[in-house]
Amino acid sequence: SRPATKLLRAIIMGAPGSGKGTISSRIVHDFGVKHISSGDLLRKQIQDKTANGMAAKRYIDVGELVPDNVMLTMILNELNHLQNHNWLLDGFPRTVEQAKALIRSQPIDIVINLRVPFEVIIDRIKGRWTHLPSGRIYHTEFNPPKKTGLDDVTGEPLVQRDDDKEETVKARLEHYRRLTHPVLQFFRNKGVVEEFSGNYSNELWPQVHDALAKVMTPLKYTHYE
Ligand code: G5P
Ligand code: MG
Repeated sequence: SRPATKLLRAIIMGAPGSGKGTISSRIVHDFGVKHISSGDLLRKQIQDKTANGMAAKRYIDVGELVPDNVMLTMILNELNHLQNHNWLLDGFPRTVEQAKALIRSQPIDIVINLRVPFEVIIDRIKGRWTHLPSGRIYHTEFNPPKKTGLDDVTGEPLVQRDDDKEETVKARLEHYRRLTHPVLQFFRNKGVVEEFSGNYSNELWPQVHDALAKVMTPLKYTHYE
């Protein structure tokens, strides 16, 4: 396993709805890394009605990408505060420009790529409910809240994301194909991409866990069948 002084710099990638948030929360639980989700950060800013949030909302609501300069400022600033932590990026980088800027300041150890079929993704997004302040994610069937419509931890109301409307999801998938897919090739050329394919997060998770356990020590060792 890695020397104690070497910090983990990981990225989780995959199409909208592929389970990045779901798998990330399990990684956080088992490995204690800091999770930075660009989408969660943006949605928090929108809720707080910050200038950045209001500017970003116009893009998010139509399924377009927020401009690179806005994202870079936001994420690199966030990473500055986490220099002594292991971290996992979710939703960033999403363009080759973002990836190039990121690796200028941070070497990346592993890119976890989740490959889930398109039809499966569409069904998932339809059933998703989110607790905006925390980013906790539920699904009407896969991961229902204890009480319908309410967050398990705070009891606050869950919402459906504004960008989960069918038309917007189509636009998001198209932007993923055109702009984000090339980011994978960029990292493949650096030899850091690990691929995970399947229809279910419960099927992908043990594989992701084992791959990570090769590069860092879990908080508590769990063997997944
Ligand atoms: P986000 O927030 O990064 P996306 O589109 O990349 O959004 P999303 O939709 O958050 O990704 P996810 O995190 O990959 O998907 O998936 P998830 O939430 O874990 O799972 C989806 C649903 O399926 C959940 O309800 C979950 O419970 C359920 N589920 C999981 N596993 C299973 C399973 O095995 N079975 C079943 N039945 N269900 C399951 O970005 C949003 C927007 O922000 C902007 C863009 O506008 C973007 O569109 N943005 C950026 N713009 C530019 N640059 C960046 N870097 C940007 N980052 C964000
Ligand atoms: Mg997500």
